[in-house]
Amino acid sequence: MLALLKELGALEEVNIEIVTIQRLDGSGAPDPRNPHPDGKVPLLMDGDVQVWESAAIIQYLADRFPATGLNIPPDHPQRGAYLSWFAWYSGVLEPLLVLEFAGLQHPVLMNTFRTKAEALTRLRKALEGQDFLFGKHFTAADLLLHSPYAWMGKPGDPVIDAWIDRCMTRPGATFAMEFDAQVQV
Ligand SMILES: N[C@@H](CCC(=O)N[C@@H](CS)C(=O)NCC(=O)O)C(=O)O
Repeated sequence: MLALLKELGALEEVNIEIVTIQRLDGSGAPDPRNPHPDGKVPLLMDGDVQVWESAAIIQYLADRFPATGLNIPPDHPQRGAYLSWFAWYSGVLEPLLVLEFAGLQHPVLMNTFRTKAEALTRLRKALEGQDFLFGKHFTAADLLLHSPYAWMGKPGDPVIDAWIDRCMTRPGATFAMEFDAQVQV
């Protein structure tokens, strides 16, 4: 989220609250100060408006700061594809990565989410011959979709790896990495 705020030039307009979370290794604990309904991060409060889930927060903020051009606006012919990538992230890519991490396989899971190989083919086809999902132009969809690979490592596909490198050298990504390196929760 920090990367997005930096890209949007919105860092001055937000208060960043650092909270504790329960980690997979059993360390940490949900923070009683965290209003997230599941005790997770990230969470955005915009006045009384509460937005949770990375995909929703990123769309919400990118639409909130349209002058930066990180969003694809509602009347644009590519808006449908743009929204589809966000839904695909939450509904397909993130579950696939979690299932792989957990070492789980089942025909129903495969039928629902397909496979990691198919997901990578999907991404590769979208990226072939262009820098980002929507051509030369980095959007909030790139910011979200490359994000798991920023901490998991690249998948080893030349087209996808080069896109991840481009996303990770953006001013937002480098700012977020420097910030995270300084903050221990
Ligand atoms: N699908 C959620 C995942 C959120 C999530 O699981 N965040 C992790 C940190 S990366 C967390 O808060 N873990 C603590 C917990 O599950 O209690 C999103 O994209 O916002």
